[in-house]
Amino acid sequence: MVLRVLAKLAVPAALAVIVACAGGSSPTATTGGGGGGGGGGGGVADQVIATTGTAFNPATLNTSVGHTVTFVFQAQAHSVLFDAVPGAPANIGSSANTSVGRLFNTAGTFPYQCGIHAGMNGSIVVAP
Ligand SMILES: [Cu+2]
Repeated sequence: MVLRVLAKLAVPAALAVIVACAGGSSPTATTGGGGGGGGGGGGVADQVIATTGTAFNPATLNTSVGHTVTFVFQAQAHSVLFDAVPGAPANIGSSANTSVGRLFNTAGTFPYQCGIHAGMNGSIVVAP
């Protein structure tokens, strides 16, 4: 008789503890999961500099689909002529003292050269 009474009392008490624990752990889980937001990889500039030394720097630029690569032209005029690869962006005519962006929406390797200086070339490698 006494044991039955204790058992009846114990069940609601146990449920109360479970509910309390569930409620208490929820904020902890939220806090732990909140740390994942740091993925902002967009901070790295996809930039190629057409130097005054008749070279593209870097000669090979790695990027990924959906990124715009900015070609930076300094005082010396250069052009950027892409090989006829499917998905290659439009060429950039002779340019100096400016920056021109090209969007890469296709994965692959896109070689290019300067139409003014023989042997001045580079490539954009676009990951999926
Ligand atoms: Cu050039």
